[in-house]
Amino acid sequence: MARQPAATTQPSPANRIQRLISQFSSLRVDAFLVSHPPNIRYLSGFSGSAGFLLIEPARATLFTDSRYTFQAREETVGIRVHIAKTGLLAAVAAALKSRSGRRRVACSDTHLTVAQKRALEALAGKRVRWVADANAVEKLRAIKVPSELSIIREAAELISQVFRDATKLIRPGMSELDVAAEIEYAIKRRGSSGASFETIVASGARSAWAHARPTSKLLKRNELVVLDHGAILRGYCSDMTRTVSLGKASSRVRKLYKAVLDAQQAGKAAIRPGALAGDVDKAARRVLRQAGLARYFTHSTGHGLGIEVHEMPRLGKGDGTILQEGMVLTVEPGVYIEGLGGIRIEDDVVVTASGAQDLTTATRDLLEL
Ligand SMILES: [Mn+2]
Repeated sequence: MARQPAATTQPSPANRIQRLISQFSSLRVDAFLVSHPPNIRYLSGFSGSAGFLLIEPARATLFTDSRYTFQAREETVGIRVHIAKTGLLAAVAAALKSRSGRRRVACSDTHLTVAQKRALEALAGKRVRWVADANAVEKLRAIKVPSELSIIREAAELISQVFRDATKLIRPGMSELDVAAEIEYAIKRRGSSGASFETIVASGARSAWAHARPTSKLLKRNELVVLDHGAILRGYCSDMTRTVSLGKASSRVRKLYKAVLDAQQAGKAAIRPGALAGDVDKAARRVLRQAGLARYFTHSTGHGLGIEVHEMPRLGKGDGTILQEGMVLTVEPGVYIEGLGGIRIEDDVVVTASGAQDLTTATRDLLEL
């Protein structure tokens, strides 16, 4: 009788392994070695930081170490748990070596280190042929099922509420680090297990650094402040950016803000099943180009979001990935002007049957605090 996974784990991965196995013939593999922890979590429910998941048509085996004995049993259903005594790679290789015949085994050329790959080759012997995994698990993860969507929707609402909280306490004289600390405290107090990435609070000229880390710099009147934050809820991430003005914004800042918001709207409007990821980027970029701001938009328009804060697909220039219903994406154009500062507006959206629906709900109006 199968045990129910603990309430704190992600939705049941019951048929995800079967879906991967059904691709073995087209991938031309006999087995699949999963090494990237988010992929292991997706397929098995196991959320520990050390492990390998070996998927074979007849069985799935999680190799981990004795720190995770109880957790692995609690979090997984229908998966053999092998607690390795003398090294994970040796245990994986020994299992592969014990099978008869020649075998093609998929592994990640992105996540496995050169040292791990060499060790596997040496330990598993010549009967195992290692082949690239074609990101098969990442591709499965890109399409969310309703139970995953409802968690991401909750994580998005949580960060929207954290932003509303933050707008009530931000004032000149606080440091960027003060604001970041308040945001991360609120994230946890609202039930998240933590921030999905290090919270970005960047003020004044520093807001032009698209990925600034918060510093002890004090917020001043008439500065822009970029807040980029996200929360992890039951293993799924949200990611939202808002830009606020301390005091009344200049007419130049208002104009820039409107251009970025229009670009974001255009990007969202380009999302629908069948559209290409690059089309979304093109639509957002066109608006900024028409406003004479193309050179200030220095990154891609967005990315997939789920167990990881950046996952497939990438909404970059010319990306040919076909968007599908159930994908969760960020749409986050921005402009970054040296000396003046930066403006970015980022929402999480889900691809629906006919377009895109916002998951993050905080206002996109320019707030003057
Ligand atoms: Mn993002």
